[in-house]
Amino acid sequence: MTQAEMLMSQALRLAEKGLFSCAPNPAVGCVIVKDGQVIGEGFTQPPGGNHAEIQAMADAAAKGHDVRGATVYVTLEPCSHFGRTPPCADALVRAGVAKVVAAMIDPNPLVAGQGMARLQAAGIAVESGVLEGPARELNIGFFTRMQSGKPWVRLKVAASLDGKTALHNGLSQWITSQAARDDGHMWRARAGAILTGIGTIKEDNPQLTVRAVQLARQPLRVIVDSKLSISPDAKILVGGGNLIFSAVVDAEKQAQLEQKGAEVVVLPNSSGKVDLPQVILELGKRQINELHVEAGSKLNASLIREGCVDELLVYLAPAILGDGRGMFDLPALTTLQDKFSLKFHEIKQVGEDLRILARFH
Ligand code: AOF
Ligand code: ZN
Repeated sequence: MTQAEMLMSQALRLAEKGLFSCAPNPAVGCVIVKDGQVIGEGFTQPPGGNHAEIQAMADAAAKGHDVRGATVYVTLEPCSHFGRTPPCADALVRAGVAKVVAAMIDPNPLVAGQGMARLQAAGIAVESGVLEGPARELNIGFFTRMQSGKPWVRLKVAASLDGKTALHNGLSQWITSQAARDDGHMWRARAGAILTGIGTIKEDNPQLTVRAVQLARQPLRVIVDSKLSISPDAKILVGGGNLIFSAVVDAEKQAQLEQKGAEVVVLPNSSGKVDLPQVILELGKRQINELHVEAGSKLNASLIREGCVDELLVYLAPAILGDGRGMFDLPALTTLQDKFSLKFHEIKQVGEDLRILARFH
């Protein structure tokens, strides 16, 4: 690793600290270096709060350092626009830093290279592309949304080594270990929204909240319920903050659910079911960067068939269950050419289980 890469990976580790709290903003980290010494560190604060660069400059000042002439390592191009906060590029110019090294350009059309251009125009040396790969991974949802208007959709399943998610009678607690289940909460926590189906609500009555990670606010809990048949007493509705997609208009039921703090959106497709690609687009419009799916085999299958899933997050336990429920309720194929092909992105052991990230593209 070069020295620039070492400092950028320190900035990436800082960025991770904001991952559970800064959505819909990307999680950015920043390290300020002068005379070979790190004099300031920062990461993105919750929306409306300071960006990473401002935090790092404040950190340096609080420790009595002058950032004039320093080099700034930041995991995303400094912003050039007035959003909820003023432009970081201008603040860096005013502070008189000598150089800014960014991991990547901000794909936000409001920035898109203008931050670097502004720094350069003020005589600051600029460089970008240091550890771009890991920087892109960290905010894969934000970058996907900026480019396509849609969130990055990650579908989680926990199964036995023979791919079963439950016994025929529905028993599934627990197939994977506590460590894997806690790890699953970490992925829920970084998502802006968690999506499930009415089948899972009726069968498991889950809360779908994040409990293994301390959070200032819970992800939006989204339910696909074509017939709007959810019980107002379902646990997922406790505390409000739910979004329910249905394919039918039922004013009375809708009013009942709204009293519980839920919002109902009617989005039917031509077969009278919820239009899933439209759901994904709607969530993108609502600034969801990462959508975490925890649903049953039917909704899982529909999402895959309709091209709505970017990545599978599969936990595999070292156990064999035999005949039972599968991960995806897809029809039998007659030719292997029709298979869904994925690429393994990452494989890791978590506790006693395997964690596989596999991508569709
Ligand atoms: C930075 N540093 O740490 C982050 C940036 O509404 P605002 O003012 O918070 O701006 C949000 C946008 O700023 C966001 O969409 C993205 O383009 C950029 N994020 N920029 O200079 C940071 N998080
Ligand atoms: Zn900024």
